[in-house]
Amino acid sequence: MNKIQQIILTEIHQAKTITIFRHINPDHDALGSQHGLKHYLTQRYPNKQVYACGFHRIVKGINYPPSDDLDDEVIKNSLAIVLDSANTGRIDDQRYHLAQKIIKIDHHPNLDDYGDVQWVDASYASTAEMITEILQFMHKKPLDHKVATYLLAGILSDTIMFSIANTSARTLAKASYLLESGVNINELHQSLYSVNLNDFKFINFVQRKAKLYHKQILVAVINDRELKKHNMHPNLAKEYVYALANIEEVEVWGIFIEYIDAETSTYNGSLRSKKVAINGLAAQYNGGGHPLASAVKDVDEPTIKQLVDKIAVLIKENHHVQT
Ligand SMILES: [Mn+2]
Repeated sequence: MNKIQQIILTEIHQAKTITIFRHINPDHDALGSQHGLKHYLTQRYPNKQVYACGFHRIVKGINYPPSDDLDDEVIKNSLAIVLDSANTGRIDDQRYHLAQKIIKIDHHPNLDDYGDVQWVDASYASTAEMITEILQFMHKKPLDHKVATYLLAGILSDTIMFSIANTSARTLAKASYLLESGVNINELHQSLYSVNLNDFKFINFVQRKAKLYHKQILVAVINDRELKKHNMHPNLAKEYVYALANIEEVEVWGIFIEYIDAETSTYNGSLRSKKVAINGLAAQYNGGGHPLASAVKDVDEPTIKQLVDKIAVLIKENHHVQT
């Protein structure tokens, strides 16, 4: 156990009220680590008040419990643990800053030093992996089945089933510990990754719409009319960037989704890369993220073309991820 982990355990032990935050538009890593930690702490410390904050969002695969509705007073008297959120703007429920003390736990590159205590380490493949480590120190025996399921969902989805480069021996050791709780990995995988026929048709459409640029960049630009035709919500549509993955010749791929607000059209994009770091470039387009998985926001079609050309330059200069 390192010094920061020791401090986090002490803070948790001492706090009477704990509020757990995560980022907006939560994914399985955000929700799995949030509710895994909440569920564990609630059982372990029946006398503490432990709350999950942020707007509840339904995600495919697991029915996480709804968030707690809190007064400012409760947050003011709490220890806030903020999970999986690199910068303050992404934290769901900006009242986190009211808390007595803030602990930041995250595996993204550190953008904002907003925590009084910070455990930020981009060598972890997910926040759920970090939370599992913390719980392992507190609890040597197998965890509660539900806690283990939530955390494993976070690990599986952020590593895309143990397939991305950040997956380490440590990741698998954490997964091994979670599997001791009897989680059915096959059932979990199916609930996370199986698609329905509507999804299948949309995936098919995204693949047909994708165009190859500079021989190595594959991009699908999906407009509002096409989304509606496929019964696809724009927030969900960007997840289908994976439909363009795993093509030998392609170095960088992306999906751009049109949002229409008061008749103004704008595109948000999700970009993925095999080895060239793209988060620096994405930051120039109102976005950012991981070196190999980034997002951009509020771009129009000519800007997408310009972005693609800049990606081509990056590939040419061979800007490999340095980890
Ligand atoms: Mn994450």
